[in-house]
Amino acid sequence: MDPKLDWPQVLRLEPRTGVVERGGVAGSRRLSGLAGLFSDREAERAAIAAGDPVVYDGMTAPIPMLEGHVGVATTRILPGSVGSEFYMTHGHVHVRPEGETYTCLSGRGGLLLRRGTSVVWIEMEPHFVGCIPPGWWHRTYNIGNEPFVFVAHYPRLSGHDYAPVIEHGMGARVFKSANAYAVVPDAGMRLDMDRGIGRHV
Ligand code: M6P
Ligand code: ZN
Repeated sequence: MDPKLDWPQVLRLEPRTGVVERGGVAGSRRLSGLAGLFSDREAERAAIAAGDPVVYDGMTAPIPMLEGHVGVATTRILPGSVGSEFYMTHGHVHVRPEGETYTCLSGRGGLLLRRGTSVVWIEMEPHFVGCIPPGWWHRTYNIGNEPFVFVAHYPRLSGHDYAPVIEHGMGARVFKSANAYAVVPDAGMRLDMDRGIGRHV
C-alpha cells in the first residue's frame, strides 16, 4: 500500500464554514438537485427559476477509500426555506449496513431519521452528536437563521443510496411555525421527538 494512505493525519475544521483546512474535496447542492423533495412544488419551481440557490455545501476530507478507514465530511446548510419547509439535505441510507455520527459545529439544526414507520427527530446545536445506527435513513435540516454546520464521521466505504428517500420520503417534514419549527409526520408514521432517547433503554 502507498504509505501515504496509511499514515496518521490531523484535520482542522472551521466551525462557521465547514472548511477542512488540510484540504479535501468541496461540493455543493443547488435546489434543482433536490427537485421534487419539498412539499410545496410551486415554491420549489419558482425558486429554481429565480436563480436556483445553493441549499448546502461541504467538504470531504482526504481519507482513503479503503476498508476500515473512517471518513470525515462537513456539511453547511444555509438558512432558508422552500415555502415554509426548512432547507434540508437530500437524505440517504448507506449501501452497507454501517452507522455514522453527526456532530454540530455551529448553528441550529436537526437530524431526522427513519426506519420503517418510525421517525426520530434529534435537535442539533453545538456540542451535540447525533448517532445514526445502521439501516436508518437520515436527513438534516437548518432550523435557524444562520448556517447550520456539522461534521460526519462514517466508514469510508459505507456508500450513499438516495433511491429510498426519493421513492418513499423521510416520513416527516420540518416547517417554520409560531414555535420556531414543527416536525410533521406523514400519515401512519410514529414520531419520537425525545432527542432519540428513551424508547429502547
Ligand atoms: C454528511 C454525510 C455525507 C453526505 C452529506 C449530505 O456530510 O452524511 O456523506 O453526503 O451529509 O447529505 P446527502 O448525501 O443526503 O445530500
Ligand atoms: Zn450517511
